[in-house]
Amino acid sequence: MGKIKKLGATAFIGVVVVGAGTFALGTTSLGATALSRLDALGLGGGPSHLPTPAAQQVALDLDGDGSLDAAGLDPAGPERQRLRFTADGETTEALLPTDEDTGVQPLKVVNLDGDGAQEVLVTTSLGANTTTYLRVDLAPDHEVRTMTWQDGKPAELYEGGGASAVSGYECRDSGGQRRLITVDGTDDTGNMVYNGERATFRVQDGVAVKEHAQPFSGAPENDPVLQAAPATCA
Ligand SMILES: [Ca+2]
Ligand SMILES: [Ca+2]
Repeated sequence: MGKIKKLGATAFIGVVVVGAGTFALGTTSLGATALSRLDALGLGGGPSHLPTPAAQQVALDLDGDGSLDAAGLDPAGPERQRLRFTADGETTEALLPTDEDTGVQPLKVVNLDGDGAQEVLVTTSLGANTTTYLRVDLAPDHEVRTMTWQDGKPAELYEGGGASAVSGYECRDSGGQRRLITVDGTDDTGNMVYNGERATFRVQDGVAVKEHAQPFSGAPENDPVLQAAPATCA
């Protein structure tokens, strides 16, 4: 059953693009915030309503004001996970895809656009060889925003690869500006040489805009064109 569902599911099940960069399932949880305030005051009813820690939680500066905010990630039913951002006393949340084998993985704090605000990478798929992430930040309107490509599709980042593929990403700073670099190569010959593309993006307003693409072919595993250091995006 699970396997069948997995085969039928795309990476973006349940996430519907209704406008540029807007996901139908992203919700502002003012109501939920108000409820938890009632709970905190002991007015929420029921047995003790102590806040439940998120399954995965990190402290980071979501709005770039120099003080730490919080991001939490919890399971939210089959193939969904709920990401919650709390900054300036306001909590917003969004549902993101996952699969049942992946579950809720640790959040990675990154800064892909090099501005003062940090964001997170959420693991949406944990394959045998390749991990898939979505980059999510707190937009100026306090909505939870998933980075897209220029065509509006969610921008998946990959890390890993087996014998037949190499994938990765890294960040490069130059002239005071940060660029996101992705590497995707596949080996169609079985000879451990890869064909693909190394691409450079500028991330602005939650959109990864491609600035440069460097195709490669016949690159051996240790070729610099295939190297990527994800830690540079912290
Ligand atoms: Ca902050
Ligand atoms: Ca940032």
